Amino acid sequence: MPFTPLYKDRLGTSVERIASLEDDTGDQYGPATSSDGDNAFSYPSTGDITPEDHDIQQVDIYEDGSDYRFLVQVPQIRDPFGGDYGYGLQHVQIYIRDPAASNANTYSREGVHAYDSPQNIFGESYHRRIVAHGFAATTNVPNSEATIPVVEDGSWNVVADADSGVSTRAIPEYSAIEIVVPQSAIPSGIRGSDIVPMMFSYAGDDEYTAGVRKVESDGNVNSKYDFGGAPPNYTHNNILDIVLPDGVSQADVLDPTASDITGSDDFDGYDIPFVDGEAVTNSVREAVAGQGPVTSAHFETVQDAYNNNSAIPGTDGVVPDYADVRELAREANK
Ligand SMILES: [Ca+2]
Ligand SMILES: [Ca+2]
Repeated sequence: MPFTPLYKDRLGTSVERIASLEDDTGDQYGPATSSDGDNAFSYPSTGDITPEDHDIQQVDIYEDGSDYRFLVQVPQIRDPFGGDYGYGLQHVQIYIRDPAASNANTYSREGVHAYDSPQNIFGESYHRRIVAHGFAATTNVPNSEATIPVVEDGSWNVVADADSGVSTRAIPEYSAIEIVVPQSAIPSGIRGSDIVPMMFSYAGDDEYTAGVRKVESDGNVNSKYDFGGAPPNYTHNNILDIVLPDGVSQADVLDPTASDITGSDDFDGYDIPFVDGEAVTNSVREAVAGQGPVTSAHFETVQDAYNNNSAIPGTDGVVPDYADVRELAREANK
C-alpha cells in the first residue's frame, strides 16, 4: 500500500484535530431495527448502495484558521452515481446545539423522518444543522435558494452555503467525506456546542424528502434502489447511522417500536441526545490529569493513544497529537 500522509500533515501544520468521535462498526440500527433486533431493515438489492458506504466509523473535527473541517469516515468511498463533489451515495447531516445561536428547534429537517415532514426527534433543541451530500443541488427545503453543502438554523434559514464558505469533497485515501464550515457559522464554537452526526443515503429524485432516500416498508419496495423492512406505520427515521454519546444505545434511541413512540395513536417523537462538545474537546492534559499533577502513568497513557492514533481511554473521544505528547512529557518530568 502506498504511504498515506496523515490528514493534518497533508493540509498543513496549522490544522489541529480538536475532537474525534468514534462509532461502532456494523451498527445497523435505526430505520426499522428494534432494540431486540427484530424488524431489521434491508439494503437495496443494487450493489451500488451497501452498508460499507454508510457505516460511520469516526468523525474527526479539525480547526483550520477560520474554518472547521469535519472528516466523516466510512469503510469505503466510491462514486458510482458521479457526484459533483466526488461522492454521491451519502447524505450527511450534523445537528449542533449552540447556546450562543438563535432559532432553536427540536424538529428534524424534511426527509429525516419517514413521514417526510419535519418531526420532533431531538431530546433538546439544536440551533444549527450542517447538510452535505455529493451534488451541488438546491437545498430542496422551503424558502431556500441555497446550494448544498449548507449550514441552516432551526428556523430553516440559511446561515452559509456552497457560495459562502461551506464546501465538501470525498477524500478516498482517507475513506472520508470532508465538510468545511466557517467557524463563524457556529458562534459557540465546537467546544461550546453539542453535536450529533447522522448518515443517510442520498436520493435526488424525491421532492418531499430533501435529498434523503427513504427506507420503505416491504410492501412499498418497488425498485432495486429501495431500502426495505420499515414498519408499515412509518414511525421510523431514515437515519442509517448516527453518532451518540458513549454508553447510549443506538438501537434503543432509534427503535421505531419503542412504547414512547408508538404507545399511543399520536406520534410522540424520539429523544435523540447530543454528544457533549466540551467532553470530546477537552485539552488532553485536562482529560488525563484534571487540575492535578501529570504523572508518568498519565504520560504513558497519552503516548499509547498517540502511537495508536486512538482516543485516550475514558475521555469520550479525545485523541492526542504530538504536541500533546511533548507537553505531557515535559510536565511528567518536572
Ligand atoms: Ca457506525
Ligand atoms: Ca452509530
